[in-house]
Amino acid sequence: MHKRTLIQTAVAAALLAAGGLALAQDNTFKIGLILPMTGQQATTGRQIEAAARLYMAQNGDTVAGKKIQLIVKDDTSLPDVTRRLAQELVVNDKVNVLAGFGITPSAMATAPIATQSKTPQVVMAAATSAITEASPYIVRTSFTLPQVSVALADWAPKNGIKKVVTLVTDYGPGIDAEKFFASRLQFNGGQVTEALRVPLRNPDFAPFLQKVRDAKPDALFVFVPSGAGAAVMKQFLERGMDKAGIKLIATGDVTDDDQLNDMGDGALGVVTSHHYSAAHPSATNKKFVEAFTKANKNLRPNFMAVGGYDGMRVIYEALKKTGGKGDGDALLAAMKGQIFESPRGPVFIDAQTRDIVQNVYLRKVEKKDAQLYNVEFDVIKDVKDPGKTK
Ligand code: VNL
Repeated sequence: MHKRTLIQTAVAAALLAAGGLALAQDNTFKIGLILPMTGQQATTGRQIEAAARLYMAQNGDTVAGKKIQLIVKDDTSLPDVTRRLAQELVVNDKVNVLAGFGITPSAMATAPIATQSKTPQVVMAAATSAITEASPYIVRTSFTLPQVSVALADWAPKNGIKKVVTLVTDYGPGIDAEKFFASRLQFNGGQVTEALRVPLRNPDFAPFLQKVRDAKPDALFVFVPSGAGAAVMKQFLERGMDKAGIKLIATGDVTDDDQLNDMGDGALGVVTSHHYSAAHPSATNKKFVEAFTKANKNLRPNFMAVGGYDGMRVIYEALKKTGGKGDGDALLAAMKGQIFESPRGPVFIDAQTRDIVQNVYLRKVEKKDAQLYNVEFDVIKDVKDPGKTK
């Protein structure tokens, strides 16, 4: 206990000194972007890096007299690596902002460093509700699982779905999705008859799906993180779950735009709720999708890309507002309360919670121009994260 305190004090002192130096620095403004560029969550890193670079290409790399430098680091989605990289970025590179964070454990591992060094931490991907409460320096531009799961639990019972089995990845966002979906479904007169959890690392969905088939619910509700959706869809169809009369409903992480078009026609008709679809019919989104696709060899942007793009916007505008003179606290203050039109629709960074308030859409997989898309058919406007404890 005593030893731990000493180490923490030493780290805090080093971080404070580093923060002081950063202020005295030259004319660069450094953004340390920590992402999973390799390993199981690599698509998330690829999408966010591409979006951040697109934002810079479109908006220039000089803001308020400062030259923006983007330093990308690969944490391979291991939280111990994220923590070490964040510390190096703050102490050695003297970054002004930490950003990225593909999965919840990585965002959580960085929170104490953000707090101690007073560095804003812009979470562009991770989506467990509690993340923003882990440090007063965290601002989020992605979403939360409670935010999107509740909408589906309102839709389901109105559409003949009363008995549901849930299947989620066994960590923060999955547990949030399971909990908020179940309690809202129950409130609406439905029922979760069984709650199944699969491991985050190397999941095998087959044995779980067999259990679901035997239980024969009206629907299976699924959350898995971005990148794992195609495997779930494949095994769901291979086991003939749909033919057995079990509907698949999910958060939009499953019908991920990064993978959806390769899932095949078996995905047609799957209903999900989420905050972003590449098919969102706004002028802002059409421009975004066109520019992103063009800059990235036809890669379709997914919700991760939008979290990264909007995160850059929040950083750029904070830098503008502080005239390039602000420290971490000033930047943070300038991030709070930002309101803007995102490719996903209108968004707002709640100054109290530092979390994003946004529309949640109900969508159905449909074919448009011979491609599969999540086509929005209903919207719940300005949804706050229902998971906040205060
Ligand atoms: C998380 C949530 C990660 C949703 C995801 O994909 C996702 C997380 C990598 O909080 O870890 O789709």
